[in-house]
Amino acid sequence: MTDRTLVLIKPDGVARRYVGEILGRVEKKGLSIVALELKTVSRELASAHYAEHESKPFFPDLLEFITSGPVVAAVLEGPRAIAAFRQIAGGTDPVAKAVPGTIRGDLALDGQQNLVHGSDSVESAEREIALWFPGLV
Ligand code: RTP
Ligand code: MG
Repeated sequence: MTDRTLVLIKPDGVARRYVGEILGRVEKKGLSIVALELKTVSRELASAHYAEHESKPFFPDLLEFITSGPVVAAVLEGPRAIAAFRQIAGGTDPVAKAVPGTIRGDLALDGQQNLVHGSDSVESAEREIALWFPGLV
């Protein structure tokens, strides 16, 4: 089953110069990049992207972080792309959840500044791809 997922390299990943490292891991896994853009994120886009977390205590901090510098947004395609990217990303907390060998497990320490986002379901992926790449068919 081929699917598509929306991936972000968050501002910490761009600032730490891990764009090549992270896209390299994506390509080595076998996923295809079908859209790619360096983008400064408005508060509107950030709020829409993370709407599911609007009521959480960390939401204001999360918005500050995601809008703090450019991100790389990508659409990846391949067999089970949604699950495959979340597998190589590792769990949300880079120490307590992500294991060595994953992007977060190898390269991150902080529970918020955890380098990458990947859609968590087919529904999220469709919503997020429409939000970030409205022209993509
Ligand atoms: P993402 O949405 O960014 O791919 O990450 P995720 O699915 O692994 O985690 P999620 O629960 O959706 O959380 C979204 C992002 O919010 C930040 N966060 N901070 N301070 C906190 O307790 C906390 N919890 C989550 C992280 O940047 C997380 O990736
Ligand atoms: Mg999430």
